Amino acid sequence: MYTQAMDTMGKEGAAEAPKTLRSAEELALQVRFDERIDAGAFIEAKDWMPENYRKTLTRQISQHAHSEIVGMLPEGNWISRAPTLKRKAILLAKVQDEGGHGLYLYAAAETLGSSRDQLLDALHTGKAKYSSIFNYPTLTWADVGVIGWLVDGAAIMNQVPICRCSYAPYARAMVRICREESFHQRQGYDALLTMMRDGTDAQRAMVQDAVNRWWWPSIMMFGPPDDQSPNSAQSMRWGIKRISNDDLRQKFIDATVPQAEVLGVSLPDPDLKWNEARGHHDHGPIDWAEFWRVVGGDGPCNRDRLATRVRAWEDGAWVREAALAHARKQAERDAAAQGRAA
Ligand code: BYC
Repeated sequence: MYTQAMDTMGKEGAAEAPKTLRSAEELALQVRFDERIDAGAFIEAKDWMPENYRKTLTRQISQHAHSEIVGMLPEGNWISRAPTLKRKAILLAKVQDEGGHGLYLYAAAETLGSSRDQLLDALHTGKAKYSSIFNYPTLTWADVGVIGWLVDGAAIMNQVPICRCSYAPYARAMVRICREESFHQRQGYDALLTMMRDGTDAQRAMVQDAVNRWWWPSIMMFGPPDDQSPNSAQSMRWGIKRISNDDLRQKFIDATVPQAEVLGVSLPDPDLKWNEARGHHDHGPIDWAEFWRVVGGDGPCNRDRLATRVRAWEDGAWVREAALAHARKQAERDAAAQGRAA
């Protein structure tokens, strides 16, 4: 059995002063926690957990939630321009789903002790990250299809293993999210198939252009290579991450290549080829400098995305104030009614 109590190497651990003195009771709790993790048991919100486990989960779940609500923006742009009533209804439902995913995930993150206001403040002040992928623009209708096919496809690949995450509230939220993501992926692929099979040459070229622009950012979604991923080792030990960044990326590429063939598009990587010996596709070098630039705030749409979220928060202030005033009045009425009954 590994002892997480001894681990002061993780990023979150490094930020916190290493605790050398621990009470016997705390050590016993740590041992019990480690045993449960080793046994594959779920940890619930009320259970004791090491501070670094709590911090890692709060970071990952809240950033996941931020990604969902920022992820509404690139596609939301196209709701008013969807080509048919059917496509518009599907897109509306999808974007609403993403808002719902954000809500489940914020609720899961709140079970760890941070308030919704604190989590959102971290997004608005740029302290918390969200997925790099949403900092690219949606230039044409084909981008909406490609987001469904590639971005939601990558999201499912990454998120299905999180349904077995050791933290139960996160795992439970992910079960429903993954079901909905699978509809999102299918609708995107279906929209692209329609354009490729029944569309004009110009529409087919539009699909190819969108694939060319979204392919590399999509495979960057899985995060940095394993040997440059500071959080992976500890998150894998804690059962937060079940499959590594590189392994998930490889699974996604292997699954997507045949889908591209059926669609009739090429993927913009001249080095992409089947490697019989490995039983996987080899791929060309990923531009990690671009990834870190976008993660660091300097992608094509970072400033716009963040400004839109901040504006939405400010514009919604009156709704939050009204809801609080209503809750206050309700509580006063309830208290008065109880006083009369006593
Ligand atoms: N973008 O040590 P690593 C969706 C950061 S929602 C930005 O490997 P970890 C959808 C990482 O946070 C998609 N930052 O980290 C929604 C870390 O920095 P911090 C979102 C990234 O956490 C709407 C640093 O790089 N999915 O699909 O072990 C519409 C080092 O990385 C990215 C999730 O959030 C990135 N791509 O692994 C349509 C899934 N990658 O935090 C679709 C849940 C890495 O230490 N999250 N970074 O400052 C995860 O599975 C993991 O957090 C990650 C990263 C695999 C993303």
